[in-house]
Amino acid sequence: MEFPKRWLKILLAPLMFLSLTSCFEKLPMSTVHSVTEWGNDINELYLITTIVVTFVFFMVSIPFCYAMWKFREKEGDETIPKQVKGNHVLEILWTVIPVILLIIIFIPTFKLIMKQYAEPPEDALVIEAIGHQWWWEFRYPEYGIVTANEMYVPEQRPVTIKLKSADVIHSFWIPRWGGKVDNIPGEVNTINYVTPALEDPAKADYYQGHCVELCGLSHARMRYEAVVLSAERFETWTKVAKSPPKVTTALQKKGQELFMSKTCFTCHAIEGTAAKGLIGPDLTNFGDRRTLAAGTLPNDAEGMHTWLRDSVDAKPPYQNVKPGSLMVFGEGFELTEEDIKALTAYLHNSTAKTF
Ligand code: HEC
Ligand SMILES: [Cu+2]
Repeated sequence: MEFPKRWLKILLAPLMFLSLTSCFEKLPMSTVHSVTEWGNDINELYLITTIVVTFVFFMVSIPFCYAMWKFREKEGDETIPKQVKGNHVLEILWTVIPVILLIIIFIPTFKLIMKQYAEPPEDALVIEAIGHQWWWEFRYPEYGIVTANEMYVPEQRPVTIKLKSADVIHSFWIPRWGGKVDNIPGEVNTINYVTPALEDPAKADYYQGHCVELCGLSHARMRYEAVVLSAERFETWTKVAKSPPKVTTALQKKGQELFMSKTCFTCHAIEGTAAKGLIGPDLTNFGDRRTLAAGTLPNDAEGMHTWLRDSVDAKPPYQNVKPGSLMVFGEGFELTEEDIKALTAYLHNSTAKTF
């Protein structure tokens, strides 16, 4: 049977297209367009390895194809080719050449590993990144700030990220920053970067991150963003990030009361209030975030409505928005449309939003 080549081409085309576009276009999760030294170093190593393996590929496949053609069976030819057994020159060659090639790969690899695990400079900003099923917590011990799903950093500054886990193994990866290190329960792994420069100091640059260790039902919805700010704006952020959402309208006031009466406070913390829950994300700066539930929904009124409705009405672990989500309520728990509006008005009025 003839192999259906046309189908193979059709199947492979999207893959080739994707890999090509990721080479030429700055896709948000493309590893080839790195913006940090760590990322650039890895791509350089990748290039060296690619050159070596391409060389090996041709060294093996060209003589192989030539031999297949040269010694093919010919009509009426009964001669048996000369049998060769043991050839010192060949044996030495095919031992020495691979050893040299492996050394060529090993030296830069080893140098890079040593460089990445060198002690960070004294003034490095320390951030703890804690993986939870299925969201990210970011702590700034120096400033006493706790936030979630968005990691704020100043531009061009050494940062040391301490990776921890609250439950199972997760993995920290911002493709354009390079590196990918696991968050292992009971251990602390570190990853050191010098953060990228900003394109426009008056704005923030967002880099996509994703958990890359299959960690349960909603692993695919465990995203986060690294938000790069100018040094000055980052300083301002550290000053306002600990203030609770502002309560000015009657609706916001009602939202604040509901937050304390509708069990939200048992799982969520809000700085400067009696809410000290540790099970869900800290909501002090929730109004700042671009997305809700770790990149699952846009963080607007509609997103909040979808999230709260589904969390209250669906039977866990069969939620529609985020299956398995640990935001669950007891039997008979109710939130009216008015309650949702009030909670949204309160939580969205984050103080840090206005800096
Ligand atoms: C049983 C614990 C629990 C209770 C009670 C709870 N939450 Fe949650 N909440 C969570 C968890 C866990 C998450 C993270 C879900 C995820 O992303 O996987 C979450 C996520 C959220 C988010 C998204 C946060 C972000 O950073 O994207 C909001 C907003 C939220 N909850 C609001 C509320 C409100 C309002 C209430 C009260 C009506 C409430 N929660 C009650 C556990 C809880
Ligand atoms: Cu995870």
